[in-house]
Amino acid sequence: MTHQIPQPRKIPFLGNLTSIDREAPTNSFMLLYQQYGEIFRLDLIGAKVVVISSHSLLNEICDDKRFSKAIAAHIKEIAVLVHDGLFTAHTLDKNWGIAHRLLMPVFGAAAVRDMFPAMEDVISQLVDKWERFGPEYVIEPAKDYTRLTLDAISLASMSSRMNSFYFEDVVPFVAAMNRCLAESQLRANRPRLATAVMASARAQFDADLKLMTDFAKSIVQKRKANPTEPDGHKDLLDRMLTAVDTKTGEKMTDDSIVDNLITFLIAGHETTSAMLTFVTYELLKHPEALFKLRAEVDEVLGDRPVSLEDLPKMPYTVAVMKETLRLRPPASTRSVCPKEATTIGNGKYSVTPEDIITVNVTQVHRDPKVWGDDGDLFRPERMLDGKFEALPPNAWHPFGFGLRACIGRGFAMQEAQMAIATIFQRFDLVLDDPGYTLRLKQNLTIKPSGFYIRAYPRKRLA
Ligand code: MNH
Repeated sequence: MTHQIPQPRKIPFLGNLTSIDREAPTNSFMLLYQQYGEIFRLDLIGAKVVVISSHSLLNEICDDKRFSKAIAAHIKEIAVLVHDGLFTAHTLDKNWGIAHRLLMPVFGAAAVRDMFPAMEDVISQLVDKWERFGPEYVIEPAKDYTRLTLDAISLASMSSRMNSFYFEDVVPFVAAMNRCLAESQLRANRPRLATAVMASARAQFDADLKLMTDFAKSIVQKRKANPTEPDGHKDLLDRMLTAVDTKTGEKMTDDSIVDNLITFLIAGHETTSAMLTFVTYELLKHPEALFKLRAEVDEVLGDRPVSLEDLPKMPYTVAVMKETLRLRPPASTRSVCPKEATTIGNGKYSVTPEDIITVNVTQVHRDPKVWGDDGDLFRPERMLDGKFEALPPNAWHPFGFGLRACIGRGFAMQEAQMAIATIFQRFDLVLDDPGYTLRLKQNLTIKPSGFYIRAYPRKRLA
């Protein structure tokens, strides 16, 4: 027998919209979870959303045969910018298939290893900056990590230098992106009519779209005018321009290349920057973890710069990254649609293709049935000594699932590990305000807000 899915009381016209906190929608999901439990319904603008927060429900919808990625409201708004690029497309869109098949190998394990020098180059720029500014200088980690990850993805995948560390403010592309993502999130949570009458917000949005599109087009034009040598280093852009999809016999169109370049510039840096910021926060809040990580880094690296061979020798560092991604998944939701009317929760709840099932990943990652009673605590040990490998399927889910899982997982993990090892080898970091408590700001991804540190140079390399 099926049960009614609980739902907060609705308000005329707005439905459950007023239940959603605009600064950080994820906070609302956490509050509603406490009130309604592992599953509840929300009627948002034009969308019937079912939010799930338990591992058993997530595990059930992790099935590409029965469920497919849903383009939820905020992703739909981003699609205005990047159309059927990899992240925003429907799985059945032809361009998704072509780009997926052609670009997956670019981020395979071997290819990511080849990107080591580009990552190293950019990480050294961050280290030089912090060293030269010295401990007097107040650092906003989210800002410098954004410089780091944006420059790394553009250098590694497009052989193009953003040079973010040489700009006082964020580079124009990121300024436009931030405004666009913020506006997309607001649009997703406000009635269409309201957006229609907000002329200046719309004009800004359109100008930002154009800036980002022109930027990506200029990268393509430069490369076409000056292709890489046949025996030279082949990057993502090169593959986009030359590869032929064996299934369709087609190449990517120029429009699809632009959509996907912007997609990679955004998806390839926001999340990793959030992850690095949270790792820094957790380590500064947990001195015993910081101590262990530091001991491992010192033991493996000594006074040498990090190399590829060092990376597998740092299990504690990797455990810190995994535990941070568990507790603070930067991409905190993921949405699917049932392909046909079905039930979830072992037959308990009916759902139909009109429903968008949204996973509250932050809460699933703390499900007491999987993580025990201390799931709210930062404890990297739970990712060590085979415990990570022994987790039930889909218990750890920061990178999504199946066909639509993150293409940049290996890239992000390598880049983050290199950055963390180098930063904690070279600096003693301290909170600028020792009493800082975490506040979140959500703009596609979630990041700490108002979080500042100082960096005391520690080691000079031999
Ligand atoms: Mn990434 C999809 C999380 C780093 C490029 N990414 C996803 C999804 C999650 C995700 C979750 C699935 C979203 C969904 O189901 O709607 N990604 C992350 C996290 C990090 C990350 C937590 C870093 C930490 N992602 C990166 C990097 C790149 C990248 C780095 C680029 C190199 N991600 C993508 C792309 C997709 C994606 C592209 C869409 C893939 C597809 O649907 O085909």
